[in-house]
Amino acid sequence: MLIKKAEAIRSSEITPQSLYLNRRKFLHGAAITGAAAAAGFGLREVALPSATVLAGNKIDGIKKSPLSTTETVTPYKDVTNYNNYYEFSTDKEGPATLAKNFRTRPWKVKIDGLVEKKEELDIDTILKMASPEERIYRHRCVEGWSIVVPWVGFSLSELIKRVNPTSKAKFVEFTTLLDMTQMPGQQRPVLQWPYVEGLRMDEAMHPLTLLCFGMYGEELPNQDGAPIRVVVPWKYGFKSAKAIVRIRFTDKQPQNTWNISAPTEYGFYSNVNPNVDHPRWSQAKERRLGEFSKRPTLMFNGYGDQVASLYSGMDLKKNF
Ligand SMILES: Nc1nc2c(c(=O)[nH]1)N[C@H]1C(S)=C(S)[C@@H](COP(=O)(O)O)O[C@H]1N2
Ligand SMILES: [Mo]
Repeated sequence: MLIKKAEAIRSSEITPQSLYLNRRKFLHGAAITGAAAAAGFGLREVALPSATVLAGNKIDGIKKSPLSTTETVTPYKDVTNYNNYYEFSTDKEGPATLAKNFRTRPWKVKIDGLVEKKEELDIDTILKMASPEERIYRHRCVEGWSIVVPWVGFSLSELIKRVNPTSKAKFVEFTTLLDMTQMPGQQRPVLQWPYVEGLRMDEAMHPLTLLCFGMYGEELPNQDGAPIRVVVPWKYGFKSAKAIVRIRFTDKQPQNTWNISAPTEYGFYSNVNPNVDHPRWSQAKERRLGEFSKRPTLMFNGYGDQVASLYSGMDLKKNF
């Protein structure tokens, strides 16, 4: 109960920006109060988890983006302890611990397919391609929960322009690392590994589509997709692949992992759409992590003004 109380006070009395600036101070207090109250722990035992929460490397020179929502940012501890990352665990609480020692350096991203020059780029080269921006986006999981996250990165279009795909390239495919020694979830056939996702070229080039390497002013925590992931805010979360090692340009629609796994439940487009139910549940509402009551889900997750034109003339019930 104390956790909820701390969050309620925070969302009503502190603006997202001041929350952001005071994050360390606030989280420390909230983590200790909340965890101690919930489990009856003494302060000494809960000091460790809160130190983990505070780990991370600050990213310098972040510019604020006009593309940000002004909605209340979800607390860092919720965003980093409730993750979908099947390479580590199918439990949402699992990845925070199981990804702790995941190695994100050295890290290379292979660029291939229909591109002028196939190459392998070092992660630190990619990070220097453009200046980092903070983009506060809504994120809606297909399972019915949502978060508001201050991601850090730059438009994927910056990288795409730099690597120069050929005119035949119609889609971009993203592949996550395959390494079952580091990713214990890959020892089980819960999905086809490695995790693959894809976007149509115009979706990938859209200014909202973020190549993301940080959140809350710091490098991405491993459980959120370090060292690099994409974030596509008008689509269900599974379109945003984590820990990317390969970006391939192609003329055919990529076969995305969730579509392979359950084609009647997860399409290629996966635009957030309150009017198209998941076969097993409604998509009309969502629960923001840390809140009690549900809120209506918005068409294209609220990004319709920016992205609806990409789909004009398409039947979004067929192309779900
Ligand atoms: N490689 C990989 N990427 C992934 C997933 C995954 O299991 N593996 N889960 C997806 C799903 S279903 C969601 S909702 C988001 C969650 O991102 P977050 O944990 O940073 O909130 O990551 C997406 N990217
Ligand atoms: Mo998701």
